[in-house]
Amino acid sequence: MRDLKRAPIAAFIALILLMVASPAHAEDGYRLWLRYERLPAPARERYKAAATEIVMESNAQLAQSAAGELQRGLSGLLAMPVPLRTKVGRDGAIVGRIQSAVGVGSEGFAIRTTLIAGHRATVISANDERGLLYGSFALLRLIQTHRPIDRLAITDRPKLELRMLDHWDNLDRTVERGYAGQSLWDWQTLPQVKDPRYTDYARANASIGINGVVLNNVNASAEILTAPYLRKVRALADQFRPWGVHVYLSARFSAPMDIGGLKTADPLDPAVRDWWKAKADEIYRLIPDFGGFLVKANSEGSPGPQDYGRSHADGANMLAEALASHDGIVLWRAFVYSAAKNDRAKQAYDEFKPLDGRFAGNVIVQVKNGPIDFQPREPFHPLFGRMRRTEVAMEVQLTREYLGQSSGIAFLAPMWSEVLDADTCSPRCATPVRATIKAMVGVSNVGSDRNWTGNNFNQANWYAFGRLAWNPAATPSGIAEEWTRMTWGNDPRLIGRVVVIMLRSREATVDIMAPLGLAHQMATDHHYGPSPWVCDLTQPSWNPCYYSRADARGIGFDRTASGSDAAGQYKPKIGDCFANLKCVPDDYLLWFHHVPWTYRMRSGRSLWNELVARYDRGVGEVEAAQRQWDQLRPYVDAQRHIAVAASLNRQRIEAKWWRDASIAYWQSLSGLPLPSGHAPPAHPLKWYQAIHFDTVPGYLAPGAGHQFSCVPPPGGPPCAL
Ligand code: BDP
Repeated sequence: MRDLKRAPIAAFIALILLMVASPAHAEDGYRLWLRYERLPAPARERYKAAATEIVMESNAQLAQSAAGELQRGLSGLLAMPVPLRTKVGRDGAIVGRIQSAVGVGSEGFAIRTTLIAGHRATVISANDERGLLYGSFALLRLIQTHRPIDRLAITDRPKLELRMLDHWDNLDRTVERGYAGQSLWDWQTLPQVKDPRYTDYARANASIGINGVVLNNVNASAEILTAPYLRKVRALADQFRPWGVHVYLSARFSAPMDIGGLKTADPLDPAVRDWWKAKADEIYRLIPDFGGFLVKANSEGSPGPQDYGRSHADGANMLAEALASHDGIVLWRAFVYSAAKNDRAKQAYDEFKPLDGRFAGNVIVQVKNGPIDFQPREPFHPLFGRMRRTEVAMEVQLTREYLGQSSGIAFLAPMWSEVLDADTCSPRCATPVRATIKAMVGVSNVGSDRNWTGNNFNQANWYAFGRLAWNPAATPSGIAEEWTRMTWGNDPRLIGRVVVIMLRSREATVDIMAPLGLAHQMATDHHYGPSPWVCDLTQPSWNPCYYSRADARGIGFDRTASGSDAAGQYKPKIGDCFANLKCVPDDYLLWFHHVPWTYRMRSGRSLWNELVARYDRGVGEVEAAQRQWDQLRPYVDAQRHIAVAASLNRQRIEAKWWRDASIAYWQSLSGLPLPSGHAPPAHPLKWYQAIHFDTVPGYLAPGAGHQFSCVPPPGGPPCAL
């Protein structure tokens, strides 16, 4: 009897314990940096008085999205309802207002603490609705990161006009170089099924100022341009529009032949030009704010104007003409190289520099951050600063194809900033790359995984990309701290550690895979794991040995005047330094120079010993990150803590694999003993050379997914509904 009486009390206590022990909802990473978790009590009290109601004075669509987001964010952070009102009625209103806001241009905003009808208010003002949207996210960010908001006088505006994600997504939902599940776009069920996730995706982009999205792979299927697919594209565009995200498509240059029934895709052929005009008109009838086309042409086997003896400018300008009357733009990629020519690092410059000034006004030439291909470290691309009469975009890769793919942590803001801050000396010194570009484009790392990016820390690269595209001078440490606060929490014991792990992670990845200016030492095709020994591929520049040029005497690619003279493509102040052993930074040594294994480094070590030390430093960094992360267990929810710990463990195993395989191979050439204190590889070289993976996420056998897959018979059923 007594026991029975006690039962409800025991059950009550058990319930309370359960509630305390488990978070209110699973932390699976879905909410990204927009978690809007309830603030701790003291902070909540501070903000409550300054966020009592929301008054959005504009009815424009983006302004209404902003109001909804403010309400969602504030209600979550402050754990109280924050009502929407039509006019200020009390102290603490947050007001959105379109009015001429000086100095913020289009898309920018001002946030000011002021008095309205005798009430204290925070006014977000902008010249346009887009500015209100970005200003609202900025205000939420201040609260999310525990910054004071009671005396605000902020103005901000994006430094670059176009801030865009490129999805390398195929129509069969595979993602080229995707490590986060399938493509988000479910082409099969579009346009009927409008997944709410499409909205969350657009919201996330809006929160960091991303204003354009290319939906499909640069290795494009022309099928995306058929009427049934355009209706699907429209459905996505409709869902993105309230968040200010414009839709773009990758266009296959041979589309007039693939789906248009023409015999040629020659850009100077009138029928081809008419076909593209009609196609553009058709798209704009469906999607009036369509952004334009992204084109990979005459690159890695894709069709292009050179198939007809025409130039890149001829091809780009034809598409530009078709889009011009609709205010659309063409992003034309400069990622070109061929087997026949000499140094791959020189080819884009050689092809595009002579075309400077020949592109139409609505063409942007899209240049990768470095002259080869998204390697862990490359010097900046020599085209930056040298296309003085052409608009240029910088393309970076968020998905870590060459930086560890899905494992562990590699925060890429330091890498992108390194390039953005690099002095081009063009036209004069103190002209950083960031001052020479009009746009930033990021190859997306987003997929259907619940946490969007396959690994919680890869979200940081999405975030950092948006923040840097908004302000290319922003600091990686500032971005890392902001993201950490919003994503993991504001506890100072947590922030410091996470930020340090993040900031060191990219350099660690360089050490592990490609120290001292090495590049492209990854396994063939899928690029997962080390294969520095590969030397038998038909296209010379797909071989790791092409980049290392390693033999018994030494290692490195001579890009000075005695070699390929790629250094000569930079302005003399820069190129002369790269070409001079006394001036070139250690980080670019083997990129520009072939040196003996015994070459004396600035550290006093021989090159061989330095190389070994760098590999070991990289492995040590991952181990250190693991230890730091373990100590963060008390401050992080269990679900995400376990997930990150597992991913870091995988990164450590892979780092060791990279280190051992690389050292084993280089040692087979150099014949030198390992410096003391550095362990020999765990296995003989042959063991590493025998490792082989048939299936790795993100890599498709040639042709799969890219190609046009359905030719609609004349008058027959279409390929998609
Ligand atoms: C390379 C990728 C390849 C892309 C290519 C590109 O391995 O999948 O198609 O870049 O940018 O790095 O077009």
